[in-house]
Amino acid sequence: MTTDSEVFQQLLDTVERFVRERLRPRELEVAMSDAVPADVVQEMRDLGLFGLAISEEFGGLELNLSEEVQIAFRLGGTSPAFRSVIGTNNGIGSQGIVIDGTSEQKAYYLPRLASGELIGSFCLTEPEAGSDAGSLRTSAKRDGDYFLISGTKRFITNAPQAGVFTVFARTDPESKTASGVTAFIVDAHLPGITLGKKDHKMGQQGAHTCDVIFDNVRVSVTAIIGGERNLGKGFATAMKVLDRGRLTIAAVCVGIAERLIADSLAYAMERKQFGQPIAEFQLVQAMLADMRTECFAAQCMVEETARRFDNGKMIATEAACCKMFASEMVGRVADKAVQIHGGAGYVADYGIERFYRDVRLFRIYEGTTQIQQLVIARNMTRDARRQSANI
Ligand code: COS
Repeated sequence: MTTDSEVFQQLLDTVERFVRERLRPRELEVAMSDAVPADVVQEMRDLGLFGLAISEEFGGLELNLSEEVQIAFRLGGTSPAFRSVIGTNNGIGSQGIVIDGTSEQKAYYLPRLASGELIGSFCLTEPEAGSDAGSLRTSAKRDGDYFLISGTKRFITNAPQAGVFTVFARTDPESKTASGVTAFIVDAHLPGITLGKKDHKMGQQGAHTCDVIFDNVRVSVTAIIGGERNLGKGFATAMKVLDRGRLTIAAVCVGIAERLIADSLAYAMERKQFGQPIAEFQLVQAMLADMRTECFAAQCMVEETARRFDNGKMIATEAACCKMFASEMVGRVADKAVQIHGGAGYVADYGIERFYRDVRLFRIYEGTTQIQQLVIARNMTRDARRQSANI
């Protein structure tokens, strides 16, 4: 897929049409019913949307990151609950296996994740371990060729639908930090796994999260992502998965900002006050111009970071910059969209207030803005120390 630009352009056109004709008309229905309809999920499967980032060998579309962010820009043109359906299979729910899995793990799980037959979820966060993910308490105690996993994971996206979990658990009971954490692939139907009730969220109705509780869940050593040589190395897997995930979230933020800008511009050109469209007023123009500028900046950041990744560069710092800037940007854009729409922005009919609530999550999940700041600054000081050591 990576070289055939004509085929890729067709895919982009198809996704754009799908968003415009099939998803946007059903935004309200999804918000009201708190569910993405089964026929829409099936259409997503038919379009191959569950396997964007999985190689063709395993039935995916094998997009590179530059291509994947273009898809995310377009999927951002509608309620984020739709993208969330495919979000974990393309991101945190599959990438642990894609990046660090053994060939057996890839062959077993990836085809079903790519087809959407199986939903993957990422179990890192716990009641007492959110931003400080390295302090997680879920334990995996060795029992011969098996491990017994016990602990509670919180706010797990797509857990109610999941068939497989990537679970981070402490295999070294002596360690209290990121070292001694191992990543496991765990079948969601194993005895000892229960789900909490669905979280009642501020926004993104139709996208579901809940607790996942593990009570002495028995898994083989072959469930360690990457095999036994990766015992105790699961935290690095989590961080690599999140680097990629953070860039994709940033791309979705750009897509949603584009949608809000388009809606705000259309409204401002049609809505008349003082005898003329409000788009003619300079104070409204200033808001529109700020929205366009910030969104363009985020788009450029995302595209450049994806390009660097595709050229084999480490992108931990840039992905954190993108996640922080784009998620804060879309928050400001959504706020201005409400302002431009005035009363119509505050009532539910226009959907603007829904986006305003939906986008609030982007500054929190897959690492808060404050965690992105910490990652960026830590990497800056680390690089500076390395540079001065070389001189
Ligand atoms: N790629 C590869 N490896 C990485 C990495 C990356 N981007 N970032 C860190 N690592 C490795 C480190 O090299 C280190 O390995 P060694 O011990 O072998 O050197 C290990 O992971 C631990 O890293 P670090 O010391 O930086 O861990 P900390 O506990 O200090 O935590 C933060 C770092 C705060 C950045 C991390 O806990 C984090 O990202 N928290 C937010 C979690 C999050 O996003 N949660 C959202 C839930 S998922 S939807």
